[in-house]
Amino acid sequence: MNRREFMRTAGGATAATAAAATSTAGTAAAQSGKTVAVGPGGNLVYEPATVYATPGTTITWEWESDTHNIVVEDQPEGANWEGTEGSATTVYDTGHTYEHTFETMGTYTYYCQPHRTSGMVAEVIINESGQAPGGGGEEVDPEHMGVPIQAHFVGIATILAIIVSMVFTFFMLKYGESPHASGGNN
Ligand SMILES: [Cu+2]
Repeated sequence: MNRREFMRTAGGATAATAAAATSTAGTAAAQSGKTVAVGPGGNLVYEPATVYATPGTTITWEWESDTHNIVVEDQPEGANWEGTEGSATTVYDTGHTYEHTFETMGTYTYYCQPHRTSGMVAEVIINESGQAPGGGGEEVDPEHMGVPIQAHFVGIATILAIIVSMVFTFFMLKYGESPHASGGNN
């Protein structure tokens, strides 16, 4: 392998690694569903209390204790989320599941009627990134996306530098034909 071939191969390996890093981020962003635990451990909470998701995401609530429901308090104009079926006093027990697909961007707040005064309130925020503002958004924000990939390049560059110097040393020791070593004009 001559020097040019080596450089080409090394460049290809770098590109392949970068592509792998990019596709990993894409896979994580492709998740289409999220889950909220209702009353986990008997605690009067929705966990997580704030869910960020992209339009079209289906969120599933899973009851982990009894006598909870979902009453929608506020939602974006044009949205038609109705919460759990029945009136505000209709409650559901452990094992119940409820899901809703959110299409309209904005903030949806909801509460559990029996436990509202105990603080069993939560929200769903539908936005373009499906992430907390400023806290990620890899799939839509190139600036944020650059950070992990740059970290990869630094690591790859370091490894390449080590390999190049090892290969160089190997050929120097084996053939000993460095123009510097011979000191002449040839
Ligand atoms: Cu409740």
